[in-house]
Amino acid sequence: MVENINRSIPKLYEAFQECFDIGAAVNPRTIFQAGDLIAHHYNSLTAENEMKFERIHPAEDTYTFEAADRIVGFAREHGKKLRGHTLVWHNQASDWLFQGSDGGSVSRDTLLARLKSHINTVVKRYQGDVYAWDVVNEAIADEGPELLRPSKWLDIAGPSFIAKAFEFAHEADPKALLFYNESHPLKRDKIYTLLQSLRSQGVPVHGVGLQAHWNLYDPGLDDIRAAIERYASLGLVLHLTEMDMSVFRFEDRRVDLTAPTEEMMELQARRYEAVFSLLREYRNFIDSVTFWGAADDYTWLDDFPVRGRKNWPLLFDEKCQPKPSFWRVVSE
Ligand code: HXH
Repeated sequence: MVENINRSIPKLYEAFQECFDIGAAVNPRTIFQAGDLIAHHYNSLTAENEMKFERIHPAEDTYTFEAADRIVGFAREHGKKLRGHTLVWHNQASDWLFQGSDGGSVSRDTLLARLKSHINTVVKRYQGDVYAWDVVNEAIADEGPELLRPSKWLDIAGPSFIAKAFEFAHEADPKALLFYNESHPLKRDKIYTLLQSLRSQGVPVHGVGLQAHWNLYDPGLDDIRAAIERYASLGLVLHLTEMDMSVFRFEDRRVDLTAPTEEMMELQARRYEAVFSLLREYRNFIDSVTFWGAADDYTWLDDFPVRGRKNWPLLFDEKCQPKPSFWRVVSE
């Protein structure tokens, strides 16, 4: 169903014109069913899945650009900025990439050559459309003393796969802004260490993407503030790349809720208000804030961490109408 929207309400991105861009992750389904909403409220877009490795490069000699091209077309048609997501990630990476012709692991040289060719092809195709790339996504270990997450990238290529990815991307499009994108504010010290080390090696990294998959209760504003301060001290541009506010705590696996309670929506509105007033404070460091979805009719959280459990994490409801969260955020 294609939703009707009210064009007389304030545009979300206009409310933040003096601060930062306001983006949404989109996919072919959401640009179809919520295209008017997306065009009205957001001035920046990210392809939710369509530019990921396995989607765009499923076999060595096969690139599948159709879905990504459709999103680029929508952005052009409506004059929206585009962020590219993502060139190197341990998830949603094709198996062929790490396999040799004998079925065993590829050599380091082959993997890096494949990486270079992938990055060159994708970044050049969208040169002039995509102004910023999440070059490397979530490379830091979730826990323990190790800096980097165990992955095939790390196993085969060693830690320098990160620097190489940035170099290849910079070579392919010297004008694109290159980001390291990561999830949790509690990883801030490790993120700082990684970025410090990349910068000291002269690696072309221009910004940090802070994902911001948050919920009604966590993380605390103090942790968000501490993360922003830490990244800002690196002298890098900061983007909030994947914001949403789940109504469930991460550990909460209840599946009995068919609609959000009024209390939840009030709590969400207060959290969003507090978060955006914090972000406004740091507007000199933050250039872009992207929601990981446009409206509650579709969100990846409907399948994560519990498959098939509805969630309501965004500023617009399942019918693309503004929620209390929207009004609180635009009326600050
Ligand atoms: C993001 N990861 C990705 O960047 C984005 O591309 C995707 O569309 C959605 C979310 C968020 C994420 C990070 C770690 C993670 C899960 C999601 O790992 C966990 C897995 C199990 C339990 C806890 C975390």
